This record gives sequence, structure tokens and C-alpha cells, in this order.
Amino acid sequence: MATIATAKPYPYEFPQAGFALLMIDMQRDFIEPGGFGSALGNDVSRLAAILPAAARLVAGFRRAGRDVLHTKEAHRPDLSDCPPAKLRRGGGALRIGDDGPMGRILIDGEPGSDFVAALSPAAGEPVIAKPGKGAFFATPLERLLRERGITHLAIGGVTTEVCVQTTMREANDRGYECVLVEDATESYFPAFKQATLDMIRAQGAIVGWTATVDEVLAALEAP
Ligand code: C5J
Repeated sequence: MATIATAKPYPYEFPQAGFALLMIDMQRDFIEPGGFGSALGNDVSRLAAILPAAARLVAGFRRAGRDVLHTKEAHRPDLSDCPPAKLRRGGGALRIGDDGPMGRILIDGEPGSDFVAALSPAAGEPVIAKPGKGAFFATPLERLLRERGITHLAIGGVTTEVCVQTTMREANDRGYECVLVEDATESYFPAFKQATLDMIRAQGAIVGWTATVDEVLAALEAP
């Protein structure tokens, strides 16, 4: 077993072979102006600021020969996988499925639903399109993890308190040991990010652990 000794709230142990990286929704729709995030009135520049750290994390997992999996929140063009309740939300000028500056908002295959260039999946890396906030809902993610023998997950991506936290809680309930990589995740709301980090590692890692990119990579690359 390898160990992230400085993880919070106490050292995080992982088997090198069963440890993978799950990157959540590093899409233009959330990170670039003109997408879903900005249509909801958010300042997307906060999210763009983590791109160098997130890219360093992904590169480290690839270097170590570990699996990297990517999710994207994206609906079918006919919106048949989007519950009416989700479609109605927002109250902004643009809603899911509407035409925006980067194509139809949150629709799979549109420019906005694509990954930001710095976090593009490499050839062969699984990409899981998800209709919900959690990556286990209505997706093949659990089967993919099981097939690969993955038991431990480092999780990064956006946004911390929505899709990242929902996915981490889903993973925790399914028995995965998860560490949230704190400088490779971001929220439009600094207080929500901080609250998520605090909630996850409270009560003796009730949902999981947190650690920085440097701490995760140092443990991953330790001899
Ligand atoms: C949101 C996400 N915030 N990827 N999606 O709607 O966190």
C-alpha cells in the first residue's frame, strides 16, 4: 500500500494497482464564458484558474500508468434523458438545450459540452456522459471501475459542491475509498468549496479524504 501521509483528516492509503483518477466535467460549458455556468450568472474565471493544477494531476496519473476516467454532464440532443424538473431550473436567459455562443447548452456533441483543451481525454481513456450531477446515476461508471479493478479514487473537477461532491458521496456509498484533490477542484462559490472540503473529511473521513495535487503525486510516484 502507498500512503498520502498528509491527507486530511488522517493518512490515506491506496493500493498502487487499484488507484485511479476520476475527473469530473472539465467542460467548456462550465469553465468558459458563454456556457451553462455563465448562463446561470456565475464568474467562470474562478474555475479556469485550476486548469494548470488539474492538468498536472492528470499528467501524473498518466505518467504512473494509472487509469484516468473523465465525465461530462451532457444530454442527448432530444433531451429524452433530461428530467423536466432539471430543464425548468435556472431562471436565466439560457436553459439546457437552448442555443448559446458555444452551441446548444449542455447538449452532448455541441462545442460547449466538449472538454477544455488542457483537460482533453487521451486516446483510450473512458469518457462517461452523465445526465445527472452524480457520475454513477444512469451511467456505466461502476461497471468500468469494477472491470479495471479500481477500488480507490482520486477525484478532481468541477464544481466542487455539485457534481464532484455528489459523485464522491455516491462512490463512498458503493465502497470506494476516495480522496478529493483540493486544488484540482473548484466552485463558483469559495465558501461552498470550503464547506465541501470540511464536510467530506469531518467525523473521521465520513465521506473521504482531501489532499493537494503535490501530496497525491508524491505518493503516486514514491518508489
Ligand atoms: C453543475 C457540475 N454545477 N458539473 N454541474 O451544474 O457541477
